[in-house]
Amino acid sequence: NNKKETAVDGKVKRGKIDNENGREDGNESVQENVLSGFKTSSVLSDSAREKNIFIYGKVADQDAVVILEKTPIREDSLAELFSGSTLKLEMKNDIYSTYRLQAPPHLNEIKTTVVCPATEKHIKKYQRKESFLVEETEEDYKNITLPYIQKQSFSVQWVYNILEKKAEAERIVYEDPDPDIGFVLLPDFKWDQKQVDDLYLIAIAHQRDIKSLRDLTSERVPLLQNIFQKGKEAILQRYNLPGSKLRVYLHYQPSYYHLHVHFTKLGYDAPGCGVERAHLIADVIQNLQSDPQYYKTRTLYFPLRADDGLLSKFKEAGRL
Ligand code: GTA
Repeated sequence: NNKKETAVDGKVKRGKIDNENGREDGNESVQENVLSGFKTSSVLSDSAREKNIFIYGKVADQDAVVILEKTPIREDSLAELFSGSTLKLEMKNDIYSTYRLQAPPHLNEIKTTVVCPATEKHIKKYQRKESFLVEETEEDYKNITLPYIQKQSFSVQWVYNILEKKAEAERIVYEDPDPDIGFVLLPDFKWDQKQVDDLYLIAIAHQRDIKSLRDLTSERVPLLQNIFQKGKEAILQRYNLPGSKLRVYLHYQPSYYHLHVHFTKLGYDAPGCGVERAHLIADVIQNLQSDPQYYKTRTLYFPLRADDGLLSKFKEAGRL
């Protein structure tokens, strides 16, 4: 039972995470409901199993993507859930019965992510579409991928805001300010930080000239080692989770072309942790140590969605 491994230093108890001030949600504030006038245009995707829905619509004439996601039930909320809820019987048969439990509102929250104004690329990104595996040689990267990402990639303004402390400064878990090997470690916005079972943090390099795995050479090994080592130490200290419980990796292709590393809990099936997209940082370091140009020269494989502009470029070049 992985809930037990979190019993520790007062910050993490029975899988529940408390903030420094002893309250959960310490940094949250009640905001004006920006979604009150939201008009749904279409459902981009949904999953009954994952209990989430990705919606495209308008907020005051601006395109927006809203992601709604039911959050895990925490062990520490059970007593209140049982005592403070209303229970409505659905059916009873012999020893079997099912109910609709209506929980107090604070135990029945929906994690909500808003992208507004959303670009067409955001709308496509969240739409469920068939994918195709692409084979990218060194030449393909230079002739097809690089020119495409130079023109077409998502803005990394949110990344610069984090590095410059203009946004999410209070969420930073650890920072090494060194301009060459330093980074900022903070919760990924997919993680609600309520339980370590689905722990997800990202480490963002201070270096701004590394777009992705393809730009890494052995010169960057000290940066990668620093992120790997200090990131693990910070997570052990804050969440009491040892390195042996972490999956630490880079995406290729990433969505955002500024070097960042994903730290997720082993056993949590994070989106994008499959072998076709995730490259373990430990492997990346070793590959660069044995061949300084490894990621410049290797053929790399990755999935692209049917409506991805980069896929069309590979098709036009006769590479698919
Ligand atoms: N702290 O502002 C941010 C922020 N943004 C804009 C992105 N991230 C942020 N973190 C903070 N603040 O893990 C995070 C992303 C991601 C990482 C970038 O930065 O959550 P990447 O460049 O490799 O991009 O990593 P990636 O993995 O494609 O992006 P993302 O968004 O994780 O998308 C992968 C798939 O995950 C999506 O196609 C979708 O199916 C799923 N997904 C995305 N967002 C959610 C969500 N909120 N809830 C559930 N599923 C989601």
